[in-house]
Amino acid sequence: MIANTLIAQSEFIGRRESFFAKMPINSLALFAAGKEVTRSNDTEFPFCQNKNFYYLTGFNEPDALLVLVKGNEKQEAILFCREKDPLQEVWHGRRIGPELAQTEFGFDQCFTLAERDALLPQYLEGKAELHYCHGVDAALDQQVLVWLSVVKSQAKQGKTAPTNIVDCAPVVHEMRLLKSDAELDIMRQANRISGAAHQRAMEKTAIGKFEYQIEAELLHEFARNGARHPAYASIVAGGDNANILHYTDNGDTLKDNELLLIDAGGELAGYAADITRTFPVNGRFSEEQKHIYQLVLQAQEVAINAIKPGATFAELNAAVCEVLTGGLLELGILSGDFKQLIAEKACKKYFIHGLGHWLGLDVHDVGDYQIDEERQQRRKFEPGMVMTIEPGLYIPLTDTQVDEKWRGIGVRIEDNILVTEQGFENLTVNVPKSIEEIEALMANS
Ligand SMILES: [Mn+2]
Repeated sequence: MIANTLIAQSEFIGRRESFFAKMPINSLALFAAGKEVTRSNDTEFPFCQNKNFYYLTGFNEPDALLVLVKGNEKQEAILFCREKDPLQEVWHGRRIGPELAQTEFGFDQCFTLAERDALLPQYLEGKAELHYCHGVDAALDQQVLVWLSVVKSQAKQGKTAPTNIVDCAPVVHEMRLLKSDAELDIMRQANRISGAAHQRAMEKTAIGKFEYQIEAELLHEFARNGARHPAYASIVAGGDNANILHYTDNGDTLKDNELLLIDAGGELAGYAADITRTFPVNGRFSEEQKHIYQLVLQAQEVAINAIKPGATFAELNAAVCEVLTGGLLELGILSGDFKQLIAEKACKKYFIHGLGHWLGLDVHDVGDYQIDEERQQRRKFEPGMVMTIEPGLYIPLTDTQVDEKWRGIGVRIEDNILVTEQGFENLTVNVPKSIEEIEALMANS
């Protein structure tokens, strides 16, 4: 397997065409690949490609550079990549090399990395604008300045360097926000794999096991289905640990009468799933746990059912806050006047994070939310956008303002939702979510 087999080469070429169409004539764009990151001494973390670079190339090797040159009449997509090197390849793995990269990935020209510093000033010379995602990679910023200074040093020979440097991240991010059919197929599959992992975690959960043992079940199910790596560090949080939003220590034992919150998703062909479920360690919800769980579930269902083209996160948030505030009032966790509590956003004391986020190549995916002065997300949903919907309620053990019976309960429920012409499609289809479904699954395992 050389090229990405889940998305056709023609789609990557089409994305570059779309980007070219948004470049002015006589400009140049750069997109740098990711780098290998040292974990310790001479060992590296698993490589993760830069997602903008991947989106435009499908090329999964480190250190490469995509150069898009738009002249008056013609445009060229040029890739610089690691050269073939038998010794390096015996030690560290196969490299595609410039020759195969050109034929397999549809670039107009390919060169080795060694040729980069000689050719980049030539491409930059005479261009009016340089487009690249600056401020992300300090070494690249530095390198760009060097290439520009080489051109400027030839001013006496009549050579000119671009005078405008434009951050092109927003252009690619807007493209990435609307998913293609091929991307959606991968995201459905990433969700099915991740859903199966959550099911397995529920089945394997038992009093006395360590959180990391359940994490291992998740990773096993991801990897054996082709999602070799998790999309982010899995959160496996028993009891009060659920009240730490990004808890990833996963080192405690699971206790009777406590809930277990799992926020985990696999990454398939670069695309993330992001699913959360909360369920009782012993397989049966207590009365208090049921009340909180049912309220979060109701809020999540209200939000999901409101998703359609033209709806906004701001509207969903308002609906969710109404549900949560009403419920917390009924349970006696909040007290006072409903309207006043809504105006004060009182439920945010227990619902301490956002309702959701875009999802795609990144777990917190790119794309503008169009946040206004009141921090409301006003962007209208469009078919092809994918988001998470993940309300939660968190009552830490240390919260002495509520009745003791509620303390130590943390619940979040998160699904991945695609906006469609008709409304929405829930991509998270195979993990129990209702109290009855969860208790039934756990009773049989
Ligand atoms: Mn999420």
